[in-house]
Amino acid sequence: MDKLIITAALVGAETTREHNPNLPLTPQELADAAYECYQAGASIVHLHVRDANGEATQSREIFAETIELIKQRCNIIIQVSTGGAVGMTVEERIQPVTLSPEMATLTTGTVNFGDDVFYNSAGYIEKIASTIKEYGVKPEIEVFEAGMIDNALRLLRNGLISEPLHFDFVMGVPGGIGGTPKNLMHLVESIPPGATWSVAGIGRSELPLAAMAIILGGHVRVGFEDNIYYSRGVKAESNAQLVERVVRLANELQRPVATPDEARRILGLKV
Ligand code: KMH
Ligand code: ZN
Repeated sequence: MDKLIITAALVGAETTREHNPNLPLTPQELADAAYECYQAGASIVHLHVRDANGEATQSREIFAETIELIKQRCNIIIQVSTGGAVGMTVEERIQPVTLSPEMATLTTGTVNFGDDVFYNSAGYIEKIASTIKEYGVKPEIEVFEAGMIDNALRLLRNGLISEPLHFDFVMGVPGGIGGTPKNLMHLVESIPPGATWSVAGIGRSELPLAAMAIILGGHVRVGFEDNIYYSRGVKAESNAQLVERVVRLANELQRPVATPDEARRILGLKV
């Protein structure tokens, strides 16, 4: 079994300081949070950024500033979001990919997202996938529904993405696949041999799905984008606190945690 890759999803597009006052927002706060997560054992940072008003943005400049600040502190793998926030155009969403980060997300289908719709038509998916390919970036395929795996395999057949594939199962979004053990088993069994996967459980499903991933040989994503609580009714103090708990669980279950360079080898990135 490979060592465990832990991804820290620091902020997302939806969480606000009303949800959790410890949410990092500025480039400096995001870089500090990324460094704390790296020190705690995370090897990937899943990155969204905010503008001066704290609103979600896909601004190339703000991504560039944030990435530079993170790189000054540590060698954590930087994975930019191409999901952005619901309602953004595909042109807005792909901006950070043009900075050639090591990784970028690629959601392979449309899904209801609370009261909104996270829109990913075939045209959007092809545009994002071809931009990711053009800039030599490794996609992480974001799966909010089982059919998104089939869509990703279609992209593989059409040459828009290439093996080894890496999936992230985002489970428990209201409108998407539920965060249950049975659903996770179905997703894991539906990806091709040789593919790697992580799970991002939303809200209260974060912890049990993380435990399952550690046991099953998958990888784990935690952070304020997905879950603002440490335990029932208790807000997390930081993203790093959530990473630290996954490291403790992995230690108890005797699954070693990957450094960023070890994660690069597992994912087929340049070391
Ligand atoms: N903010 C969500 C609508 C991604 O980062 O690629 C989409 C999202 C996915 O967060
Ligand atoms: Zn995201």
